[in-house]
Amino acid sequence: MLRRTALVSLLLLPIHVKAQVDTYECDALPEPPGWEVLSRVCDPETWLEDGWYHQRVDHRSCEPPGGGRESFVRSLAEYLGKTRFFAEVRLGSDGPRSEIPGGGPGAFALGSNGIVNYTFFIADDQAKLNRDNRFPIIFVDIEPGVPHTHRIESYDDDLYVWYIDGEIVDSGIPEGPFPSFQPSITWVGRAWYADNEVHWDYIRYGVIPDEGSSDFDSDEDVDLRDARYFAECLDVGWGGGAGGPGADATPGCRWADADGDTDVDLRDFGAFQNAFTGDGP
Ligand SMILES: [Ca+2]
Ligand SMILES: [Ca+2]
Ligand SMILES: [Ca+2]
Repeated sequence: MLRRTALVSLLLLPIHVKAQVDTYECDALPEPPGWEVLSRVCDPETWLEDGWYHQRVDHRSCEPPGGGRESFVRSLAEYLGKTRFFAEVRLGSDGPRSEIPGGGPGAFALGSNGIVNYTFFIADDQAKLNRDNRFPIIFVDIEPGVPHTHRIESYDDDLYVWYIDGEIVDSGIPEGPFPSFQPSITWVGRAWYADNEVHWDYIRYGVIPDEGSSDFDSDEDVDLRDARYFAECLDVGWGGGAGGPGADATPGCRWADADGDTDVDLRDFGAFQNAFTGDGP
């Protein structure tokens, strides 16, 4: 009888679901959290400051074309087969748009050994998306002097969408699903002819959470990790979007909009509190 009770108790324990989102918040050096150094060329100067990772890439020790460069890569293999995938990257750069043909100044890529790739190049006042040289390359003017939030969403082989600061700047039918064929995510600061500086606030990627779920990382709990991202979505001054009553939560915060009226406000916080489970056992 005792044994049966123990078995029933075991079966009733919640099953811990692994987080479906990875984040690098740029408040520590990128290497320990799992990023691999892909290149470090011509002595880039790097530092952490107030939650940002800075890369100063220049020509102190290299003659142009080609100067300082530092890049990191991480596998996305654990997300193979996911049919709703996002990557959201917030960065700024003082590099001119004339650096873009040289692969910089800031760039990040969802890459693979297959045909589906998304490579973004970010200058001070322009952003570029190259999916495939057979397709039109997309250029978007961006406000200079301030960082911007870039978000790419992939829905199986149905749809991809590129957002800048929550607004759609490109979308269409992809050549296939992503992640696929040995997928990875890469990011780089690079000088071609112009010395420049790139700064990164965060790099986040994973499964797009259910709208209104209060569960940022889709691990089927609502805990302090979700609360950290909920606080951003509620914050009227947050750079990645604007929170508060009546403000569009933008795609990165749809999960926090529990009542589905497009904003993230104190009503949604009430729902978040009610759903709060903590980390579980
Ligand atoms: Ca940060
Ligand atoms: Ca969660
Ligand atoms: Ca709401």
